[in-house]
Amino acid sequence: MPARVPLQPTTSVAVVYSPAHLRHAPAFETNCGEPVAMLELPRRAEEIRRTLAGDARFGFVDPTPHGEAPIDAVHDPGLRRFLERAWREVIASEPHRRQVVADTYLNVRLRDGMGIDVPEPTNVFGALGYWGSDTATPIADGTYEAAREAVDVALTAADLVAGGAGIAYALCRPPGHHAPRAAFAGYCYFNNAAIAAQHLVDRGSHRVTVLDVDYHHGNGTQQIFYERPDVQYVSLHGDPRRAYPYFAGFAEETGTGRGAGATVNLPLPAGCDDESYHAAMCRACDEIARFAPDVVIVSLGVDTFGNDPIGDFALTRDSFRAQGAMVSDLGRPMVIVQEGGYDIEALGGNVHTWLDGAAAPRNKT
Ligand code: SP5
Ligand code: ZN
Repeated sequence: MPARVPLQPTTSVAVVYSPAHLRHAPAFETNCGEPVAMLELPRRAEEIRRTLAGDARFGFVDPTPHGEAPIDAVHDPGLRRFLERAWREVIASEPHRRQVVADTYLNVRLRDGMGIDVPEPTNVFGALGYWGSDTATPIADGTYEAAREAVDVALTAADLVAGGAGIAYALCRPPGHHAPRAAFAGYCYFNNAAIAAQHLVDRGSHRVTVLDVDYHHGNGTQQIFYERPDVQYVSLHGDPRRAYPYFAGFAEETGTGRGAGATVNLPLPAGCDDESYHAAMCRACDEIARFAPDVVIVSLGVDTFGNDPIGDFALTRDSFRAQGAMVSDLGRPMVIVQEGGYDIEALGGNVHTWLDGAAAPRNKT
């Protein structure tokens, strides 16, 4: 076993961060019909920022604006246009509103045998159910601006790695991995990691892996690259038979067409501990090594932590160091993109530990 030594003073990790995320702050989400305090809070990113800022080995970088083209390369431009105008139209109609979610969604079975190619409703409240997919993902003042900036945070980290950095961390908020080509979902509006992956392909990477270690399956990332032979998607997550997003992430889903075999799902049972998770990570890393990507993008969620209020895994903080080290041992440049993690008190330390494991020099004996 390679021994781990602490991160050396000479090793630095760029952290891309923007305060624009603070503008996205809905007060509550609806959990199975009951309003509950929003778990995906501004304080999440601030706790991560504060913890990393306390360690001189992390250097902060502002995002650079990349415009709309990288988003439109991955998402239906209609989704971006909807998110851009939605809040303005809501308050024009109901000025006292603080946030909004749909009350009617396009369930595909409502249209069995008729196709789902229906027109986008002209009414914003109807359109929310056309582009949205769940009641945990409200839109409020600043949501679009924060989501746009999170994309630039991820793209800037990708640029650093394309320019030769071995590792860069994108402190994205809101997260992204639940957003497929044409929907927002699961606290996510634009798929930061998928947009970064496509950007790296467009900048010359031949093969890119997205490794998703968030507790939840990244249904959005899977959907975006499901037919792609050049972007591998590998995910460890709570089995969708019991866990959000419920309708994707099954082991039998392995990609289609030219992308057949380039999607790898490792659904895991409730209570999954460090040892079981490590075994699944070994499988994931074997699959990645076989794919031989030019770069690995990690969708980093620490909602696998034992005390997380949403996840049902039992991972310890030490397992996050091991995860980072295993990915680092693949020997590929890494772009780490922040996704979930909702135990606010532990969040900064969990992310810091993961990055420390990833950035520590290998001391192979
Ligand atoms: C990025 C990310 O981690 N998104 C997670 C979105 C999870 N949204 C739904 C959470 C609902 C959890 N509990 C449902 C229990 C119902 N009684
Ligand atoms: Zn999650």
